[in-house]
Amino acid sequence: MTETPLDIGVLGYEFMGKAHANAFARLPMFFEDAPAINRDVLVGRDAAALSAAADRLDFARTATDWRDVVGEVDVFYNLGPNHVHAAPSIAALEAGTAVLCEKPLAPTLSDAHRMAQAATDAGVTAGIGFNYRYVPAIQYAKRLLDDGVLGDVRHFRGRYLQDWLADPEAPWSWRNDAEMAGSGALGDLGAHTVDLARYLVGEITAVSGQLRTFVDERPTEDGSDRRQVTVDDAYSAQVAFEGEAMGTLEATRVGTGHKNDHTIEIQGTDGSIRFSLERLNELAVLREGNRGYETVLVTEPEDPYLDHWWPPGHVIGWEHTFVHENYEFLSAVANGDDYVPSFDDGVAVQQVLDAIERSDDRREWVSVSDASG
Ligand code: SOE
Repeated sequence: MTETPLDIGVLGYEFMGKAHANAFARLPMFFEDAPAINRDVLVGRDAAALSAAADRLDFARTATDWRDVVGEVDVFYNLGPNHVHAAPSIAALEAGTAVLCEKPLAPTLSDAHRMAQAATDAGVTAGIGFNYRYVPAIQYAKRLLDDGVLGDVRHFRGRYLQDWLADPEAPWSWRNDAEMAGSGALGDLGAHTVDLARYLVGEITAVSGQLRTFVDERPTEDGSDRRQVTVDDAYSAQVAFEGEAMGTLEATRVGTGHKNDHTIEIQGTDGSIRFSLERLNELAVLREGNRGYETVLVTEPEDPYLDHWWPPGHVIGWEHTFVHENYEFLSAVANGDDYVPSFDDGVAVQQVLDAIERSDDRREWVSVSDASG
């Protein structure tokens, strides 16, 4: 690992800014071999709010223009809204700076392609923030699949349900705008599910999808006006994987009673697994010859990352996925290695999202490889 700390620049200090800054603080405490880092500069537009956030999240300095800093740091974290993913990330890569960008990679497939091309041209480490790969129970599931315990996969079911937009008076935000977000539940939540489908099962080749917007306009934050909602509140899709497997995907932001409910089910010829983010330390496993599922508590020292935390049974939470993600990403940067999930993975996910939108427009099955971008 490097002796000199990696200088980190972070664009964004809201939800994702906090999640990653928390991971930066935890790394030296719990992952002794993690590369040393220096929380150098926090980037945002509102100088006063930025300075308060920099104090809270322990950054040495602030900048109100990303152009001033992307070439100065060793690693640039792009945690801003989707419409600011492309330009700063590409500028950072062109300056030879490693980049971690939050998901989805960009609002459009063509922007995602430009970002992936910039990463290839730069030859530096670039990654996308699919943090759910770093749930130990998901990695345990991946090992079972790789070891053939489930046999040949036949079914994948992934659903991601939230309810924060169920109230028609819930305020409008950039997440409701097609220009800024790209899509709604599809890109924000579906991106995670598609990533896990690819990670656990394989490539999706064809889709039949539908999108729905239930609430067409919402009040602005201060209540003085109303703005149009131009993205989906919910999507669902049937998908075909390379090979035999078939799947169903869905996500909603108006799923009353569900806060952050991401569930994955896989059935193979010899066994099945079931995962719920609401019980993220557990994996339900049906093994060949057993009558029912066993619930495996994935907190043993031999389980992924668990030897860094607490004794068995002392469960971990959502925030730990970001610590694991940053451990892997920063180690790749320090070693000059490629990182997975990469920008190419971001593009592959975006192609599936794009295909679901095309299928909804045309009201027919479409091939993922006919991508529009
Ligand atoms: C949306 O509510 C959101 O914050 C997503 O943007 C995150 O990616 C997801 O992990 C939790 O929900």
